[in-house]
Amino acid sequence: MVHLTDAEKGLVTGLWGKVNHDAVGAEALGRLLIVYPWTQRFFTKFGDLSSASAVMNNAHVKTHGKKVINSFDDGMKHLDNLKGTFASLSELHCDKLHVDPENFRLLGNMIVIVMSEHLGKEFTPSAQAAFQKVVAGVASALAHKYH
Ligand code: HEG
Repeated sequence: MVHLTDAEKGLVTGLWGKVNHDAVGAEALGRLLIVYPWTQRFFTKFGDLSSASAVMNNAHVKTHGKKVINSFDDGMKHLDNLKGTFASLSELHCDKLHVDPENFRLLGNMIVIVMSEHLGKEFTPSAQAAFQKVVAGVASALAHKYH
């Protein structure tokens, strides 16, 4: 169970409001596919993922990254109820998509890295600490219905 103080919630939602969500989603998913290439096995229908630039320019990666980050944004609006917010998506990723939940943690770290890149010095160590709690909370909520 991840707990954020009111100060941490203010910090993360404030910084989240300053970044371009769609860009963060696309870049984070792209980095996941490049840094951990075995994650590409879930996205064979995306076409050319043969190099880092192919991945980062792939239109399907961009579209899917936006979809994922839209859903993540929903979590940002329900920080007190991540398990409820992601319950049905957890079932979908387990039962239909067969995504190993470790991948949620890997993607969470990519989201943090991309946030850091977009925010520069504003992404202070305290902000990172708070944000890491959020991505850990989302990952554990998405893993909650696994059996
Ligand atoms: Mg998942 C579909 C959200 C991580 C693999 N993911 C989806 C969908 C959403 C979503 C909203 C569309 C569901 C639908 O069509 O009803 N995904 C989501 C979140 C996160 C995440 C919020 C983590 C923050 N997903 C994730 C990871 C992988 C993955 C790490 C694999 C490495 N997702 C995956 C696949 C699909 C979705 C294979 C189906 C894609 C498709 O067929 O279009």
